Amino acid sequence: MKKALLSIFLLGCFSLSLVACRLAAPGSIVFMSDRDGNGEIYVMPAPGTQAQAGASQVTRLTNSPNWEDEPCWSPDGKRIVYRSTNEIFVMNADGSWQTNLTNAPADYWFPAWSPDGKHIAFCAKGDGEVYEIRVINADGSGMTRLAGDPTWQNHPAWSPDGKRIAFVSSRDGAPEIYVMNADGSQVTRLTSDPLLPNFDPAWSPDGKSIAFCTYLEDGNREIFVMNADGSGLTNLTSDPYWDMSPSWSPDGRRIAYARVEDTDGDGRLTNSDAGEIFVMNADGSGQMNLTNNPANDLDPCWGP
Ligand SMILES: [Ca+2]
Ligand SMILES: [Ca+2]
Ligand SMILES: [Ca+2]
Ligand SMILES: [Ca+2]
Repeated sequence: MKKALLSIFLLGCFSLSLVACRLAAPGSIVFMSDRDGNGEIYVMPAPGTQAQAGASQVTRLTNSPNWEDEPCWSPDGKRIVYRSTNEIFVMNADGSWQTNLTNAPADYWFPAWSPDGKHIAFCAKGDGEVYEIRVINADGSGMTRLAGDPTWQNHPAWSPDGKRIAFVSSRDGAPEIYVMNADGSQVTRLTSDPLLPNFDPAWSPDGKSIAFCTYLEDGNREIFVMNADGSGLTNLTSDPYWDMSPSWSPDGRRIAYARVEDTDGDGRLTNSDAGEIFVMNADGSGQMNLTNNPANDLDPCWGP
């Protein structure tokens, strides 16, 4: 009996210390930038954390002649999956041990780590120009095809419970947000305005909402949020800039995203304009520029 009580006591202490670690964890935003002349992965402390006292502490994690972008944290914050040219790579959070997971004659995009840390979903374009959602084990083994369709599928995003994957598909015409079970079954369409293509789905940590990017008819791009069943659409940005790639803070209170302004001054927004990493409250208020430099900063992912 004494032994059992002691174990319960020790277990309690262990849980408490885990909670303490969790509270003290600063949270980091990993992103891509070409500030050093080539696409690389960088990390910075999230705003409003203890670590931010050191201000813009940006650390470069990769240094390769290939183009690195689309980074995504492992759920334990120990590793980062990313794209290097057209392959999926993984590395430790300090940039060490960079490893090619795919090594295959296909093009890969948008890797996303499953909440249990075991799998990575991504988009693949294999033979015959078919874009599909695939899943591999975190060690690169066991590639499985999930959403195969002759049309374009992209940008998988795991629900926080790991049971579903939101993704983008043009199977009904324009790119819309869909959701499927994690085994690829039961595909359901969530958005439905054929004039407005939607991209970049991101689940809130409580699984109740999905933020995403909408391309408006005038070329503007906005971050919208909706309930996970597709209802309750709200525009969070409503500004003349490109607002893209939302990523929720682990506490669900804020959203990091990329904003592109007319930095080359030609009066329009194109891919030659440079982006910044912004953060806002989950209701769209308090928008703040975190990078503020002439280089292109894109693809934020907010980690633990
Ligand atoms: Ca590079
Ligand atoms: Ca906008
Ligand atoms: Ca421009
Ligand atoms: Ca910039």
